[in-house]
Amino acid sequence: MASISNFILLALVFFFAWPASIAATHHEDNSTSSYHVFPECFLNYTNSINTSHLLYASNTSSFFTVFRSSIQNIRFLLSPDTTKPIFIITPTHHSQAQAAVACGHRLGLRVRVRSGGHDYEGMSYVSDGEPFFILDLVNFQSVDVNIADSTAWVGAGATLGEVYYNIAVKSPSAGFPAGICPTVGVGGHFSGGGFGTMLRKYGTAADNVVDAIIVDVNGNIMDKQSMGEDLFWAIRGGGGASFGVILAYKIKLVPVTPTVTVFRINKTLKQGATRLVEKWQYVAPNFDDNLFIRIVASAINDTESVGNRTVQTVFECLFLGERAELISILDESFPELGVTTNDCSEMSWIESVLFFAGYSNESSTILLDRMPQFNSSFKAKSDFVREPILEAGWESIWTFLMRSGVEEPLEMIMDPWKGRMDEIAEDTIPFPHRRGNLYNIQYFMRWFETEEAVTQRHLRWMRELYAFMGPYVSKNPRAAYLNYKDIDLGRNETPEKTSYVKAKVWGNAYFLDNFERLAKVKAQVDPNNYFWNEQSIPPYSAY
Ligand SMILES: Cc1cc2nc3c(=O)[nH]c(=O)nc-3n(C[C@H](O)[C@H](O)[C@H](O)COP(=O)(O)OP(=O)(O)OC[C@H]3O[C@@H](n4cnc5c(N)ncnc54)[C@H](O)[C@@H]3O)c2cc1C
Ligand SMILES: *[C@@H]1O[C@H](CO)[C@@H](O)[C@H](O)[C@H]1NC(C)=O
Ligand SMILES: *[C@@H]1O[C@H](CO)[C@@H](O)[C@H](O)[C@H]1NC(C)=O
Ligand SMILES: *[C@@H]1O[C@H](CO)[C@@H](O)[C@H](O)[C@H]1NC(C)=O
Ligand SMILES: *[C@@H]1O[C@H](CO)[C@@H](O)[C@H](O)[C@H]1NC(C)=O
Ligand SMILES: *[C@@H]1O[C@H](CO)[C@@H](O)[C@H](O)[C@H]1NC(C)=O
Ligand SMILES: *[C@@H]1O[C@H](CO)[C@@H](O)[C@H](O)[C@H]1NC(C)=O
Ligand SMILES: *[C@@H]1O[C@H](CO)[C@@H](O)[C@H](O)[C@H]1NC(C)=O
Ligand SMILES: *[C@@H]1O[C@H](CO)[C@@H](O)[C@H](O)[C@H]1NC(C)=O
Ligand SMILES: CC(=O)N[C@H]1CO[C@H](CO)[C@@H](O)[C@@H]1O
Repeated sequence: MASISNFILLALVFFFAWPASIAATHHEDNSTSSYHVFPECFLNYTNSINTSHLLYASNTSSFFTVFRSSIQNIRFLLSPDTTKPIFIITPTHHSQAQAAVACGHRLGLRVRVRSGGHDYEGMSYVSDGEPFFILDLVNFQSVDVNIADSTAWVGAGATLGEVYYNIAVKSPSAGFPAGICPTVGVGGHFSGGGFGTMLRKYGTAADNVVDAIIVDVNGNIMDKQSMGEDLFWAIRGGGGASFGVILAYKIKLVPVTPTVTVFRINKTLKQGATRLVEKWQYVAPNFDDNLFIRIVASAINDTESVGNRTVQTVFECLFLGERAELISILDESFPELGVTTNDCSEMSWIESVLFFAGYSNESSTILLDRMPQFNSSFKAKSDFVREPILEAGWESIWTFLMRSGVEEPLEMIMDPWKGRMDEIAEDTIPFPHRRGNLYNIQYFMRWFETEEAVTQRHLRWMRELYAFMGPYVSKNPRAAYLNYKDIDLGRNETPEKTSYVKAKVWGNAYFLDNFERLAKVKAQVDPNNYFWNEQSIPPYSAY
C-alpha cells in the first residue's frame, strides 16, 4: 500500500515539477546549446545511427524509468532544490563511455557517473545547481571469475550481489571482502574503500583490487600500467568521482572455509545490553581474525512495559569456521553473551551473505535482483572509536537515543576493527582508517514519509546525535568514511569557488594525511576540475 502510494506521489512530483526545475536551474545558453549539440557530438564520436537505447533526453517518456532505476535515497528526487540531469547515457561499449566524457568535457557539460546508485548524498544522480548528464554504467555488469589464478574482472556497474554470486558459482572456497548490502555498486563501493563481514580477515575491497580500467578527462582509456602509480593509488579509496570513469576493476579473490557459522542475538537493556556492549569493545577487535561480531543498536518501544522505551542491541556474527570452534572461542573470551549451539547456524559462505543481507532461506539467485529494496529516504553519518566508551557513557547515549519516540528508525551500526586493518599502513591506499581504531560507527536513519517537514526533523535529530557523540569518538580530525558520505562535513560551493584549503575541512576527515596526495594526483590528471561535485577533491594548491 505504502509503496504504491509512494510511487504515485513520485510520478506526480516528477511529471509536474520537472520542466520548472530544468528551466529554473540551468544557465540558458549552456542548456539550450547542450540539448542539441551534446547528442550530435555523441553520435559523431560513436558513429551511431540510432542512440535510442544509449541516450535518454530528459524530455522523453522513457527517461524517468531509467533515471529512477537504481536510486536508493528518494530524498533527492522529492526535493525541489536538486538539479536533475539533462541526459542519461547508458553505454554498452567502452568506446561509448569514452565518447560521452570527451563530448561532455569539450562542450562544458559536466558528468555524474553512476554505478549502483547508493550514494548517500545523491551525488551520482542529482546536483546542487550545475547542469550535467549521468553516465550510467548499468550495462557493465560482467563478472569474469578466473579460479585458476584467484582473480576476477568485475564491471563497475555490477552489484556486490552479482560479484558474490558469480564467485560462489565457480568455487565454494573463494569469496571477496566487501560490503553487506547486495545492491551496492562496484564503481562507488570499491573506489571509496568498501568493507563488510570479512574486514578483520582481509581488509577492505579496495585493498584487494589489483588492476582497473579508467577513462580519463580527455576520453583516453587506461589500465594500471598506463594510468601510472598515482592514479591507480587514488582510485582505491579516494572515490572515483574526482578522477575519471572507472569501467572495471580486477580483484584478488580470497579463500573462505567450506563451512562458516553465523548467529544473530538480541539483547535489550533489561537483558544486560549495556554491559555486553561495553565488554564487546574490548573483545571484538581482539578476536581471532576469522571472527567478526558487530552490533546494531536502536531505541524501540519496550514490549514488556507498555509506554516505556528500551534499547535493543543485535549481535550479528560471521565466523570463518565451524560451530564448535566458535562456541569454544566465545566460552573463553565472551561468555557473558551466552551464545549456545542453538543460536548458531553452519552454512556456506554465500549463504552467510544472504543471512547478513536479511534473507532466510531464499535461493542465492536473489543476489542478482538489482531492484532497490525500499522507496525511502535516509541519512547517515559515521565515526571511528579509538578509546572504549565506559558504561556510564553508554547509559547516556541510550538515554539520548530513547528520548524521542518519533526517531525510532535510527540505528547505530558498530563494526569491529583491528586484525588485517592494523597490518596495512595508512598510506598504502587513500582509505586511511587503520591502526588505533577499535570500531566504526554508522548512524543510519531511514523513513518513508515524503513530507519535507519530516525530512527536516530527521536531519536535525541526526545532527544533534552527531554533536552529542563528539566526546566519545576520534578527534583532530573527527574521522569519517567516504562511502558513508555526509554533506554536513562541508562542501565545494561551486566549481569556481572550490579550493583545496577549504576542502581540507572534510577532506582530512575522510582521508586524514592522504588528502594532500589525493589533491596532487587530481592536479595531475584533471587540473581544470571537470570531474567536480559538491565533495570532490580539488586540484592541489598551496593557497
Ligand atoms: C543500503 C546500503 C548499504 C550499504 N552497505 C555498505 C557496507 O556494508 N559497507 C560499505 O563499505 N558501504 C556500504 N554502503 C555504502 C556504499 O559503499 C556507498 O554508498 C558506495 O559509494 C555506493 O556505490 P554505488 O556504485 O552503488 O553508488 P553510486 O551512487 O553509483 O556512486 C557513488 C559515488 O561514486 C561515484 N562513482 C560510481 N561509480 C563510479 C565509477 N565507475 N567511476 C567513477 N566514479 C564512480 C559516483 O559518481 C558517486 O560519487 C551501503 C550503502 C547503502 C545505501
Ligand atoms: C558532427 O559531425 C559533423 C560532420 O562531420 C560536423 O559537421 C559537426 O560539427 C559535428 N558535430 C559535433 C557536435 O561535433
Ligand atoms: C531505434 O532502435 C529502437 C530499438 O532499439 C527502435 O525501437 C527504434 O524504432 C529505432 N529508431 C530508429 C529511428 O531507427
Ligand atoms: C526534446 O528537446 C529537444 C531540444 O529542445 C527537441 O529537439 C526534441 O524534439 C524534444 N523531444 C521531445 C520528445 O519532446
Ligand atoms: C531482533 O532484532 C531485530 C532488529 O530490531 C528484529 O527485527 C527481530 O524481530 C528481533 N528478534 C527478536 C527475537 O526479538
Ligand atoms: C511506540 O510508542 C509510541 C507512543 O507510545 C507510539 O506513538 C509509536 O507508534 C510506537 N512505535 C511503534 C513502532 O510501535
Ligand atoms: C517505565 O519505567 C519507569 C522507570 O523505570 C517505571 O517506573 C515505570 O513503572 C515504567 N512504566 C511502565 C508502564 O512499566
Ligand atoms: C524456508 O523454507 C521453508 C521450508 O522449505 C518454507 O516453508 C519457508 O516458506 C521458507 N521461507 C522463506 C522465507 O522462503
Ligand atoms: C519502488 O518504486 C518503483 C517505481 O518507481 C517500483 O518499481 C518498485 O517496485 C518500488 N519498490 C518498492 C520496494 O516498493
Ligand atoms: C556549449 C556551451 O555553451 N558550453 C559552455 C558552458 O559553460 C561553460 C562554463 O560556464 C563554458 O566553459 C562552456 O563553453
